[in-house]
Amino acid sequence: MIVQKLHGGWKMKKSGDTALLPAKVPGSVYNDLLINKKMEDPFWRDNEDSALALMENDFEYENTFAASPKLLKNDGVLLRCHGLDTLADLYLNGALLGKADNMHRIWEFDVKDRLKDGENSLRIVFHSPTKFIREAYKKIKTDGTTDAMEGFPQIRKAHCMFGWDWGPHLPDAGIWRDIELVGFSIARIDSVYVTQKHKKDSVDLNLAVKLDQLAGSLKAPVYSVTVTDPKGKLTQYDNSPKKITIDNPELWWPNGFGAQPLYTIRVTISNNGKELDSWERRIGLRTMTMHIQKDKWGEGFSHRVNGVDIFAMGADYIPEDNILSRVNPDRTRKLLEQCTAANFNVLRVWGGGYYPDDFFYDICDELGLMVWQDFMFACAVYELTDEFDRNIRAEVADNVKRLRHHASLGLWCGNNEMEMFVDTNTWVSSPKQKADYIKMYEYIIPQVLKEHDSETFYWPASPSSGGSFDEPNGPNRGDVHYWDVWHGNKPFSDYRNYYFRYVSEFGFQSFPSLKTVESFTLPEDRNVFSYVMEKHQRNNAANGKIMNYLYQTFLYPTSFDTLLYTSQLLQAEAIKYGVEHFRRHRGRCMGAIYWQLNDCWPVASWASIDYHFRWKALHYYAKRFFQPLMVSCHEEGILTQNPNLNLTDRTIEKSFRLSVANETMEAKKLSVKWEIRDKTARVLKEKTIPVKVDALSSAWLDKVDVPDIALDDEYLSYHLYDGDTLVSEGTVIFSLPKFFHYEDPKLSYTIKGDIITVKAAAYAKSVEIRNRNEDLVLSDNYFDMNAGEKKVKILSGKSNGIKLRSVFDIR
Ligand code: BMA
Repeated sequence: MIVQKLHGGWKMKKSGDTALLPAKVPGSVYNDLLINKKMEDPFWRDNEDSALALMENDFEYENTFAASPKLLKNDGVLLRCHGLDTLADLYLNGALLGKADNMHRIWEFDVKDRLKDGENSLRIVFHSPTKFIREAYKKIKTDGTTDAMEGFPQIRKAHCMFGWDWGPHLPDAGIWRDIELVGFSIARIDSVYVTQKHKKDSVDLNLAVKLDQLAGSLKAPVYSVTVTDPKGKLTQYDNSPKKITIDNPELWWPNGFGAQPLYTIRVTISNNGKELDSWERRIGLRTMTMHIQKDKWGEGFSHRVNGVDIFAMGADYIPEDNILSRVNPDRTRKLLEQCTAANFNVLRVWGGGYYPDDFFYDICDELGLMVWQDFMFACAVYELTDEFDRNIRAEVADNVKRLRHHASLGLWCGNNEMEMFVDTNTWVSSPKQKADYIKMYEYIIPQVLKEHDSETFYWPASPSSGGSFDEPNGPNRGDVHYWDVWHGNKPFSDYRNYYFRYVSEFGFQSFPSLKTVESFTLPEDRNVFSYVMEKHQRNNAANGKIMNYLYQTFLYPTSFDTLLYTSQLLQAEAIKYGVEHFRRHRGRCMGAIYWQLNDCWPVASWASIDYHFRWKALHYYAKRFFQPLMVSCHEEGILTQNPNLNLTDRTIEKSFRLSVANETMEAKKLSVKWEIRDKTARVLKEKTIPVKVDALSSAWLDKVDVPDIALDDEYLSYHLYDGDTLVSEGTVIFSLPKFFHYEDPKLSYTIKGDIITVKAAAYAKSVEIRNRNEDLVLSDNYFDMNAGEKKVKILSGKSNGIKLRSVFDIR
């Protein structure tokens, strides 16, 4: 098979304009207009509005090219478009070649009889997506979240491009993935499906090779297979084998449980000794499913990899940039490496974006990040017409065939939140829409999966208890989206009232750092209630919500910069409160995926890494609360009881109970040391306790009552040691940060090479190290200090103008 990429020489224009602009393909309208300086940065201040207005227009891309003579010689010649966003009419040499209407699909057009020797012209007209959804909504009323533009469910285009509660309304368009000519004779490989059967010391690979054979070809071609093992040793198998046995297999494991060895499988088809086509993928040898089993609480729900039940730790992933063409392998790798740096073993690809590129999964395979993969349906009802049915079947098949081999692919999931919403008739405007829900996620998608990926686990929705509107967000089965903290305004101590089986969403917002805020504001915008700051906050009234939670916890921060820092601590403390609780109940709970990992533009949001890749406090906290060996504390104090100052009886229980989580495959003998300290960090009382923690489990220590602790002047510190090595530590107060009498810790630092040594003269809570550009990634940050010194390593970025602060500085 011959492939001729059609990436050079493109020009574009707004329909109606005469002047053509040079265009980058793959790319997009916004990307080209930006490069050609025909539009302003849509992320700057409120430029989003004018950028959105542009999409009322149609845009045209055109190219002239010569098809290679070698390609033209083939019996089959196709134009293959890996991604067209979205409503496209394609013209080859002036004549209509075909139309496309789904950005999630791969489109192929037969051009054998239409390509000329010499020069050919290809023109693709992209119709306005905003006009389309407006008209479509008039015809069929399908509703969804009001954060996105009315009518968005009617077009198979990343929903969040029409806005979300963290995303702008920027429905870009264009040739967003590779476009190429493909030539083949006799046959090409349609697909190869490799399934695995694990035995004691070997793995059988079963191969199903499907060909796309041209009419009139008499003989079925033969194929050969090569397998290159992780060490690079290649073995060849001839005569069209249907089964290959790998002895002494090296198993693939999620991050934290073992290595990620990958085997490369290459299948080559030939006819009479002449190679026709080949196919190559990397696979990991592993079994991976969701383990569901009835137990005394309901039904357990956990990832089972190579027979081991794993506690899922990670976050929800959304598109990395609203301008999709700016997402590339380097950038994605950088983002995903920060996930494993924070001890993630899982990511959930949320269903309101798009199916990521192959490189996203390649990187997940390499890093050991299991992928919970939603199909791209979210927060909307859909009306299942024949046309829509056909379209989504093709979409599901395309993406399943593209992604099913990835070692990291943990499960397919029907949609985001729609079982729960349809169950309560949210956005449902007809009984048919309710029936269509069941058809789509419990009949059509499973049917397509049966044909193309019978191996990977399928879950009908997130959240779900297994389908059929049977308690979709029930706490005792399946996965849960828990939003009472944040959307429901409950204090974050509320997490402790639940023992979910697997939390696939829970979150808390914060502002990004000052440098990121500066990237979209003028100095006069830098007040969280300003027009521009509110434009970069897409959750209704949520800057006020941050302030509401803030008042419950911290003193009032009197500068803008301190407010940003405080909001990040609030977010980090909230999610820590949840995750540590969930891990303490390992076994009953088997997953904590917080909402959300990343941002698609600079914005106030639930992300732990902002659009400019700056780690918020939460990401450092995540690195600590997702550590395989982790000590945490269930304290009883003002926050967990009644923070209302005006009660006449303010007697509260003051106690703590420490717990050690061991998310490794070895039983551990560890020791826990705790101290009661005064606010200068002077030790008043201490204890060291040996603890044995079984592999893959959590163990409680005994409860300790501290009735005499001075609420606003004394605190608890605790540490976990593996031998002499300190592996995890923390502190708690029994009061609220706003009332605690923090002493000035007189923070200072010295720096030698890449090591920063921070000194504190007293207890310092959530010590932040930042440099002028706020672009350091450190081995630790936003940590507590019991006076003394702490050494931190610079992992990336250059130290320049380092500044330190802690909760003491929130005033
Ligand atoms: C969940 C997600 C998203 C949303 C987030 C924050 O419902 O599925 O749709 O952005 O919460 O509200």
